[in-house]
Amino acid sequence: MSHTLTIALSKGRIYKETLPLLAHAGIVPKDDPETSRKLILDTNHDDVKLVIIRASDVPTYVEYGAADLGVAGKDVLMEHGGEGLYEPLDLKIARCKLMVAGPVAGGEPVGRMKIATKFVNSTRRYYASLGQQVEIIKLYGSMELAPLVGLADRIVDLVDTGNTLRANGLEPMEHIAEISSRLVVNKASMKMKHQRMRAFIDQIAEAVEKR
Ligand code: PRT
Ligand code: MG
Repeated sequence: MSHTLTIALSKGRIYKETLPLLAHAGIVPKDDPETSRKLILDTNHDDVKLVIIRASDVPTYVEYGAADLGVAGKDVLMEHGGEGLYEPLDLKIARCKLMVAGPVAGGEPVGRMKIATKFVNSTRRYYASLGQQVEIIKLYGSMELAPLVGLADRIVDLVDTGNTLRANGLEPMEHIAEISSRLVVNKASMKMKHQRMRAFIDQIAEAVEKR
């Protein structure tokens, strides 16, 4: 089945925003991951499958060739690093910003600043680039809570509307990176299934242009 194309996607906003791009390439899933428990979705093409996984696992599946292609946020890709991936296309979906945030009118913490985040690598690189020594505290979610309970002085998190920060008495303070989702492809698949992959990537690129 070396002609099968396997595409890795995560549920939620990436899936929803990728669907119209796939449709432009003539690919329509036969199931809805929000209602189905299937992790492998058939499509209207026998040789195109979607695998539905955690957003942060997408680069791993593509790097190891378990999926030929995938869609992942730049935030996830910056954390993952990795050599086995090409990133040929900015899909311009699921846009947001990676930011430092802290309590409204919180002032400067004394001593070494504590930063809570799930984006440990990006945070380390950011403060290293500023030459600032900080203590990074790894969390897996609900970062906004950390400054409220004294776990950290600041957080590094994704911000879209800013509503989540505001609801928790926090405000954006420093901009680290603009984030959007990228198409990532496995390097070996790109060689072995070149025509198929190229055609697919070109169709997705056209769909991005037309939006
Ligand atoms: O939830 P899970 O742990 O499975 O994975 P995930 O949280 O990485 O997945 P998901 O589906 O929540 O996000 C997938 C991708 O969407 C991320 O990797 C980003 O590239 C992108 N994206 C775009 C966002 C947002 N916008 C976003 N606003 N991901 C998360 N958020 C969260 C943010 O973390 C914060 O909690 O929304 C909240 C802020 O939103 P506002 O509008 O209140 O500012
Ligand atoms: Mg989430």
